[in-house]
Amino acid sequence: MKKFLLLIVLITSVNLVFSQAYTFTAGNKAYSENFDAMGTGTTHLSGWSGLRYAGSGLIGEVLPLVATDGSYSSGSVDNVGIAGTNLVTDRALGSLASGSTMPMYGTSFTNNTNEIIITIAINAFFEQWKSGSNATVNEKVKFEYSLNATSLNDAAATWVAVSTLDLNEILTTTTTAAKVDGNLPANRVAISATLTNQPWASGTNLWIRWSDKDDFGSDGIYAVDDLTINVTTGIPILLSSTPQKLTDFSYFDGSGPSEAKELLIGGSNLSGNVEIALPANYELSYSNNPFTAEAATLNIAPEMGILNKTIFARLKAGLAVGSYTEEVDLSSTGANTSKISFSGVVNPNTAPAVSNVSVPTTAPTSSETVAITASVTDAENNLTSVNLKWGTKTGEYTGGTIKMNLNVAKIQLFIMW
Ligand SMILES: [Ca+2]
Ligand SMILES: [Ca+2]
Ligand SMILES: [Ca+2]
Ligand SMILES: [Ca+2]
Repeated sequence: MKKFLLLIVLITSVNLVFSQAYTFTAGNKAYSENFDAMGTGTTHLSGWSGLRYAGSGLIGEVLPLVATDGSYSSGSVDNVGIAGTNLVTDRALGSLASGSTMPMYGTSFTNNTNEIIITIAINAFFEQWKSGSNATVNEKVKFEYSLNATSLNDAAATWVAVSTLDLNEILTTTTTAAKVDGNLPANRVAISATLTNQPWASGTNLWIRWSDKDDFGSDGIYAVDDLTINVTTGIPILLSSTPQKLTDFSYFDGSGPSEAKELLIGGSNLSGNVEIALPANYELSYSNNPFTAEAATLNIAPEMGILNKTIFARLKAGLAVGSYTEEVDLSSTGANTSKISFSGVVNPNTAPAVSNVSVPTTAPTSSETVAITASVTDAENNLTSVNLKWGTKTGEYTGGTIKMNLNVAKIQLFIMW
């Protein structure tokens, strides 16, 4: 009986994590939500959820809705509406951030179209429902989406910010925190974004979320209403570099260039050449033997829309001691431009370091053979442990032991490796 109860709990929690607001199918590629079904209740619409992502309160705690006309003043995810410009039945979903509760809310959608969704057009209205008390900082509630998240606050997922879907404070000059009618035309503005070339695979989920940070003073309430999402399917134009970040280029001052590293440029469904801008402090070459630095933007033609091309990069010779990090564009007609980043360092010249020298602690009583050991590190030549040869003159290196003459109080040793 106990096992049976436990099973029920597990199923319930899995359903909570994976429930969706909507499933796009071949026959229906449009979603719309006016949030009015929230009524004046405290329950999120199916698939929607809210939580505390930051603040002094318990991080990750699920936040039910707070129904308010905009006068609520604690950190919360809010169900807002007022009998004003529109009836109180016109609801919107928003949030209020505080030091203890920085809220996040959102939902997920499933692609069941049996095709790749390549275009995601998101439209909504942003409504301000409460003014903030600080006229210096303009508040912003940040929008992000993810195609690999498994939950609203999945820290391991890739979240992409889309600034045109941010909720940017409208009443920026107010200094009193007070309710306002978010349905007044002056307090509401259309927001939109069209995400193109998305490889949103069938059978997988899109997550969207807005997160609201605490700003100085009493924060305003910012909400979303009349959200629509329309998708189209097709074949995305894809462009990639593997890896995306080339790191650990290095050489010692005066000994450059660095060794070259490989970069695989891939693309599919391409309709034009692929261009890679030239970095300032790195050289790019189509071959590594010999490495022939290109003098202008790389311009590579795909074959039948496909590209799989290895190129090589290295840190330029003659640079001053220091770190070199930069990014360049990888682009092609119709594809989303992506970045390739390079980082490396020119190290200062370093003298070899001799350490752990071991010599007899008592003077020999007669001419005898004594053992001397030492270790040398030579960072410039990338040596960490070296076999030593010893001698009392340069050019005469006899090995790991040396014969000392009793009459010599002090000898100078020369070492080589
Ligand atoms: Ca509404
Ligand atoms: Ca509204
Ligand atoms: Ca805020
Ligand atoms: Ca605040």
